[in-house]
Amino acid sequence: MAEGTDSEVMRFEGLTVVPTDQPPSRPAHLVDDFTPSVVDVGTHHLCPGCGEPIAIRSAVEAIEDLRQIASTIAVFGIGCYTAFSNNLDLEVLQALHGRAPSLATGVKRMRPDTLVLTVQGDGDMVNEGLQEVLHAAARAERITCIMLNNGVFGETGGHLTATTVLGQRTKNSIEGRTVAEHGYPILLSNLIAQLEGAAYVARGAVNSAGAVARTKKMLLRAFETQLAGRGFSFVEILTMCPTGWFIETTEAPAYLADNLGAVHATGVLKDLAR
Ligand SMILES: Cc1ncc(C[n+]2csc(CCOP(=O)(O)OP(=O)(O)O)c2C)c(N)n1
Ligand code: SF4
Ligand SMILES: [Mg+2]
Repeated sequence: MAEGTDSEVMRFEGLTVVPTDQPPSRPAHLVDDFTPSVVDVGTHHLCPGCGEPIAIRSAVEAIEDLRQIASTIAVFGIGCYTAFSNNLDLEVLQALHGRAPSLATGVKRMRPDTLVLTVQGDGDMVNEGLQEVLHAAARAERITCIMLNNGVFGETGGHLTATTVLGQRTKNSIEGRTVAEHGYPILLSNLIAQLEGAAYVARGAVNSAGAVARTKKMLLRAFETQLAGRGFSFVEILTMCPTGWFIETTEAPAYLADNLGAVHATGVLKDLAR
């Protein structure tokens, strides 16, 4: 019987029974901390319920698992996630809007022994710099590009992007995105998977514990692809943006599944090594 819990824990037919109709005398306590040492989760400037810190932490966990922290250089685009780079004890370069894949190309060519990744949003990557990522993929650059896709320009107030799904309300599509007014969304992972230079392409999400675990596996695989020199690797991650979606924080995971996730289907789209 655990110390300090004598009054609460009972034995019944050989089993330990913990009553749940009253608060425990001792609060839950941390038994282990799995946070990568280079991530400072103390305070950050993103909204409660934002999916971007979870996605970035998953990437850092994967880099740590591969023992590549000291030889990693990340290139960040411009969006809400940019502020989170201040919480990382990683080498981070700041690119102009949409240009991260070109900057990452230069870094990788000059420092081929480093693990080079970009972190960009859907607005940054698909609206403002689409040609950059397509050309990097076509050139089979040995870099990993990560797109955090929340279907809005989050930082500037929740406006429509090229990945916003039909019917989605945004600040400038209040009645929902329509084909007549805004055209169809671009499914970037599907587009990149068609390019010969792309060796690994996957789309994950962070709206449930299972989705986070699957996304981390994708990130691991993408980085392994780069380290093995197989070519360009790409992971798109669907992230919650309750503020830019104008919904309650608690509704965001289900909203992601019903809206973005219903169109931008998750899964591995391409793995040349398999
Ligand atoms: C050339 C240029 N255009 C517009 C902006 C304004 N701007 C800053 S962040 C941002 C939104 C980025 O959206 P996204 O990449 O989807 O990231 P999110 O904020 O959603 O995480 C925009 C439009 C800018 N900084 N520079
Ligand atoms: S506006 Fe959206 S993407 Fe930006 S920090 Fe808030 S929840 Fe995250
Ligand atoms: Mg966005």
